[in-house]
Amino acid sequence: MIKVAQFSDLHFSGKNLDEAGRCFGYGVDRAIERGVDVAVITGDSTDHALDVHSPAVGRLAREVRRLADHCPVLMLQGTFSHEPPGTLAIFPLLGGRHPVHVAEHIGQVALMGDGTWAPAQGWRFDAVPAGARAVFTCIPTVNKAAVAATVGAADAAEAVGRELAALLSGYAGINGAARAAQVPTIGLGHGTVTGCITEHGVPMAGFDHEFTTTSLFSAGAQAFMLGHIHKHQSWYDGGRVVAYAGSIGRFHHGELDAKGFLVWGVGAAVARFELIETPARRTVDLVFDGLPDLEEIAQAATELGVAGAYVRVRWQVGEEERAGVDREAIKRALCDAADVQLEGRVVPVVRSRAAGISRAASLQEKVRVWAKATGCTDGPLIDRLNALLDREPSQIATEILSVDEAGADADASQLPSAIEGRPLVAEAEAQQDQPAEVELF
Ligand SMILES: [Mn+2]
Repeated sequence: MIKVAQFSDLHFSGKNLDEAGRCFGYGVDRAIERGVDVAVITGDSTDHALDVHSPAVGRLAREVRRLADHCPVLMLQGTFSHEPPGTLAIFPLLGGRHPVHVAEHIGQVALMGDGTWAPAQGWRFDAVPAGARAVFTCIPTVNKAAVAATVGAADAAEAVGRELAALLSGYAGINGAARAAQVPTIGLGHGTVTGCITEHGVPMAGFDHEFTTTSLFSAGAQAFMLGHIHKHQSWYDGGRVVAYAGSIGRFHHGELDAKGFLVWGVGAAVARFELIETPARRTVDLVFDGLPDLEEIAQAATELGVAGAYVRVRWQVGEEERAGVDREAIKRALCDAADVQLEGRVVPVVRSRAAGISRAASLQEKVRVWAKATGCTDGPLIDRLNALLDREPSQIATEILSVDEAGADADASQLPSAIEGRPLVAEAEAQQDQPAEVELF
């Protein structure tokens, strides 16, 4: 049985320095305490291309060196945008007590009894190297551009999965031979397993992913240690285990699961792991359907204890309400938080089409269709429309004025009926306006 510490997705960068440094540093301490025999980092050691003089490079190198002073280390190439090819080349130069091996290409490497790394000459060993303590099968990030150059861009993603499945099953023979020779076999990969769940709870469906659990198990490795997906998860098949360690820290809002690294025990015919949690930062999400409620935010600040946490406040408002959000007041209410991220979404005003309005024969009919589509009462509108069509402006004005006069006499409770009030208008017409009308005509 060999004891392996698997770290993954460290994402060292200026922005992540605090989180990655604290969590990886903690992980290295625990791995050394537990006396692991070998340590692997399954990709994305860095978050993006970093300058050599950046503090993140110094911190990552120090931690890898601490590991290498304790045991042999293997680093796998991760996603190119996170870890540009060549990034890992400096780590074997650190000069710890044990060697650091970098796996940038598909292939096998044996950890020898004397703690050295012995890479296979081709894509696999022809025979199990004598004196091997464990055999590693390395599947770093596959260059889809290289595959696209051969099969065309449209088919590249699916072709990668097909080719990797064929490749992985090609390791079954040599891994079987290692097992028969009582040598533990370990697969290392960086990519997506079809059907896995992301750190945000999204299932990765489809056929354009690198791996399937079937293709991974077909390699015949006792343990398959994966990087790329930041949520820890695992699969089992007759004593073989495939697992994502998950990211070392909590780098994004909305990642609810525990963060950590895995300590594996791998024998020729057995594999198991334990998740060791890292002190990843706490994130708090406050979500509002409408305007963010300052009182609720203040209450959450006390009840949830936002001190030191990374808080995200999300809201969704209509265009007319957007000015009502006081960002500074929100920040003041959350002043104890380590970081506050404000994400407001403005919903544009949407005007619904009144279906069939163009086919309505009369203006009255159009008003009815519009009122139905917008949920308005059509009656008073039709009355006013009829008034516009049938009466002279002066007549309408006089009516409105007479209603106002009547309204002024009446008390406030009578006002609504005065406005709607046909009787009032009719009365006014009869009593006062008839002569004026006659004169006008
Ligand atoms: Mn990653």
